[in-house]
Amino acid sequence: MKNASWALALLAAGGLAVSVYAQKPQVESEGVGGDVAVEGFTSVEYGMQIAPLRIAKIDEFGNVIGGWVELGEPGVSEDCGAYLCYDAFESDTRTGLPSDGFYGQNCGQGGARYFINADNQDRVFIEDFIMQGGCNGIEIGRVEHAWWWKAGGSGTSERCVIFLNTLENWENAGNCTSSGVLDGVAIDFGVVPSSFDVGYVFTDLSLCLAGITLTGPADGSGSYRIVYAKDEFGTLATAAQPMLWGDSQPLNEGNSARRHFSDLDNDNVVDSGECKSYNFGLCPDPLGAATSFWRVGGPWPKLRANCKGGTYIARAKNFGPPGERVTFKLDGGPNNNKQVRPSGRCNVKFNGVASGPHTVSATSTAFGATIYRNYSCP
Ligand SMILES: [Ca+2]
Ligand SMILES: [Ca+2]
Ligand SMILES: [Ca+2]
Repeated sequence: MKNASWALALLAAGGLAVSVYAQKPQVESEGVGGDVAVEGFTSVEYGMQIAPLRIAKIDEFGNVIGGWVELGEPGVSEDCGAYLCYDAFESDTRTGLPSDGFYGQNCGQGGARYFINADNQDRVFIEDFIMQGGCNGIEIGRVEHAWWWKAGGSGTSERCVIFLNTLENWENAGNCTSSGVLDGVAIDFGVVPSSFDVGYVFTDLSLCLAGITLTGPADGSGSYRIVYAKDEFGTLATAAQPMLWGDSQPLNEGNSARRHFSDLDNDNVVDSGECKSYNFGLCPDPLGAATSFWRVGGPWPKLRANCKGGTYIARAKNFGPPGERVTFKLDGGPNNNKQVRPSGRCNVKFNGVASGPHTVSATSTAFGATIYRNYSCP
């Protein structure tokens, strides 16, 4: 066992100034029954990015529909999702890596993510999520996810197939019940080495490159189910669990309430001890599975960011007709208004920006929602 590969890495908080934002609304009342506290977890310093070999649509029972689509070279992930609807993953556009501090709260974790001790099992779980405005009834074209792939322990490997279903409802937060399966995909990663040897694993799934999308909840809030399997028939993996991150920061896209359903006996019933509170007294509580959902591309507005020499440039496209006013904010700061040019684009520059993580947002009346982009200044 290589302890170094999953050593505790609770780094000291970074020195960046943190702005104070208004509190997000509570998404769940406190004090309802049914939760079980979880003890003991670890922060893993680094992860290894992996790409899927093939993707298939599945039904609510995990049966493949319509066959597998083999994937070739990874394409441009933004083409499958440039509009972030839910973010409990917090990747950096500049590097594509999990990062920290973009939404106004720097937990000092960098690219580290938490998990619940190396031997914990969470091979079948359902996590609740609420997406941001503009994300009702969408087709999801891109998903990011991080997980701990223990396999048989250090020195081993196992084929990894993830089964992912979206559900319309998280119907009873206190009891972790859910309903209304909407859609599903299976993602085959081939043989993946144990996380004991390579750190946690993560992926940026461009589903649309396989001609596949995933229908999100009609009202923008619901839940998703993940099964970590070792074959295409859904045989449970030897040992796996999601990496954990939070999305409670004020600027963060979306929310997940503090409970998490671990279906330990894989019977699709919330049994005693399976509905757990993921408030651990950690930054950024409450934690949940490290996952993001992106709205599939097309004519939807796009926002890109870049930063060089302390100048942070945000580029907006398709936010409205020429003359439409687009409001940009850096890290939730003052409004910067720009008018859409005849080309459909407009830009804004922020000067004197410190190195480190930053989030830029853009919105317009015509669009009626906000797009965020994470980009760290070198
Ligand atoms: Ca719903
Ligand atoms: Ca949750
Ligand atoms: Ca159960």
